[in-house]
Amino acid sequence: MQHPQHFSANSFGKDFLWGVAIAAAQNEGAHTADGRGLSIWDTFSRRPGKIKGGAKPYEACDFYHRYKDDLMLVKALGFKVFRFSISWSRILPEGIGRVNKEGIAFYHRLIDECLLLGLVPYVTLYHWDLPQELQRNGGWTSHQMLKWFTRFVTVCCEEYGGKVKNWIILNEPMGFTSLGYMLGVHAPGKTGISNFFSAVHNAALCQAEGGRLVRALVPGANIGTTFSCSEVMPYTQREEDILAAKRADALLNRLFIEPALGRGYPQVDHFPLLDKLHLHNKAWKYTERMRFNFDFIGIQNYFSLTVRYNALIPYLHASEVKAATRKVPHTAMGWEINADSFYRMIKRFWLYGGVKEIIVTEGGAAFKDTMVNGVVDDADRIDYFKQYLQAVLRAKKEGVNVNGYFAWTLTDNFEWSEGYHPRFGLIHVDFATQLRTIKNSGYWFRDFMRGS
Ligand code: IFM
Repeated sequence: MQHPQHFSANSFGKDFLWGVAIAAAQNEGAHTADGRGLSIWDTFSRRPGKIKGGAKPYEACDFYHRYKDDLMLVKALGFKVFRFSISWSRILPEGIGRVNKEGIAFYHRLIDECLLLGLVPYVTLYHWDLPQELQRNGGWTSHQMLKWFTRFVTVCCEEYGGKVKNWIILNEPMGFTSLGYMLGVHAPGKTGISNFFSAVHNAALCQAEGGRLVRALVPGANIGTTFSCSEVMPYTQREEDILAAKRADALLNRLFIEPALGRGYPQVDHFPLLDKLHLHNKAWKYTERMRFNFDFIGIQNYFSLTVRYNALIPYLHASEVKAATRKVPHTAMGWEINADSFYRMIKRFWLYGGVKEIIVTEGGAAFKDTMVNGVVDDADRIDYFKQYLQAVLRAKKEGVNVNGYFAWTLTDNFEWSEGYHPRFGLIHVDFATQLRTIKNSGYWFRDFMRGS
């Protein structure tokens, strides 16, 4: 995609929300401090071979103790919005029941500090760190999930609803249900279709019921939820590859937005997995309950995907043809860089109808950053942001109500099963000392938002 020589935040209009996002399990650390209970990521990371390099999220970026300094950096870079998530087990160590006053106090301090600095908090309720105690009783596969989630959301709204107006119910439900409950590569490491089906259904219900609860408990709330999305392209124009792409698309892009919009789970011809999902969850009974009129939806696009038919892959019968194999630009995660595809995904979500506003609630990339004489000259990340922001602007100019971009992420952090190796931050972290160094992409963002 071409981008003009001079391109700044001014082009997006004065009301466009410029933000930066983090997540509790990836940033806070302090995993047993002040009465916090364990989350599924604390226990999962103890299992040999599950996290690269045997990394643990126990300390992460120590945001729990360094939040004031980190918020100063958010401010210094010029962001207006700060998106963070609440660690469920920090405020409810057993997931339900007893409230941990110190945990509650931490988020009051964090929110107050945001407000003091003039940063608008966007609070994610669930960003993948289920309390371990709830996982012992089945976690997202349990019929009790909605009851547990209701308790958590109620505590959050009652505590923070007077100060926080912007709420995000779930972060990428397709991510945590597929990676954590089908493929077993994320916490809690469960596998199998039946676990996946139950987790999907409970997540779809919690997404909508959570929205209704926030609406009831927080007057004037602005409520969203986020979806991962990836355009899926067939490797060839052979029918078997085209159908493989359609199946992958239904799972990756349609599984959660369509129930939220009141359409129920997607259906695709010749994809018996989805028929099974409908049956397993008695989906016809739940169309209304899975629907919620979100004020905004968050979309998060990290890669586009090329797939081909593969009879050996159960159910899906499709496998990825990697970006490196196809020799197309990609990040350090091996994820294809394709801003045109991002533009098409924004348009596609908008064209569903029923979506009132879109915010890009995460966008960013990992690259092999190197520090030379205290400088991280991450030109590839700057170029990435230029391309992806240009895609947002193009969609906006064509009438899509896309009103915000939250960079992922503030500091390098714990990248789930990839450990600390992939670096997504605008700010470099030396994990041995916790020293922060603003990367050139951080400075670039600052200048871009200043309009210079
Ligand atoms: O780090 C994650 C984040 O937690 C959810 N969205 C994708 C990011 C990059 O993998």
